[in-house]
Amino acid sequence: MTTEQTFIAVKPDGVQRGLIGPIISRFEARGFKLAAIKLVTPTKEHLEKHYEDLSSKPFFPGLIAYMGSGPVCAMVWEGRDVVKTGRAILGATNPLASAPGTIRGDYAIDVGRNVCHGSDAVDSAKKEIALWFKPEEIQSWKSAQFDWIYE
Ligand code: YYY
Ligand code: MG
Repeated sequence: MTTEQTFIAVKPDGVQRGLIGPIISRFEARGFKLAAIKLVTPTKEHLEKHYEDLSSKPFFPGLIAYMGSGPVCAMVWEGRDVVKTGRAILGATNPLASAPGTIRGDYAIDVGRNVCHGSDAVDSAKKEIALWFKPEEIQSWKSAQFDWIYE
């Protein structure tokens, strides 16, 4: 049984545009399992930690302002290879380079309004989950669908 987890967030534009449901649906329909979810407006300090690797980029101040401009739907999703597959479900960072069928390729145009976040590696997923969730906010449960999804 796999326990790989990734941090997925619907960004403020995705929340405002009513895309929480469609984004959750894609992960659910693929067979991944939701382990944690909450709506939160992150502080500047929190976002500076979340995006610390990008602090020298010219778009950093705008990114922090945008991400803190309203509620974000923060989630932990679980399943085999969910980090890499979650990134594929999201699509490329720049939505115009994202294939139709991906979330960004279907719902976004501008890189600075790309509606969702997903961890880019197993290590960063662990860090991001620990930053956004307390351990007791993460559920450990067996989905009734498990044996119909994994051989
Ligand atoms: O992981 P991902 O979100 O796909 O891209 P990152 O390179 O980690 O950048 C984080 C975030 O920054 C991106 O989702 C949008 C924003 N951004 C931007 O506004 N302009 C860029 N040229 C690159 C990234
Ligand atoms: Mg990233």
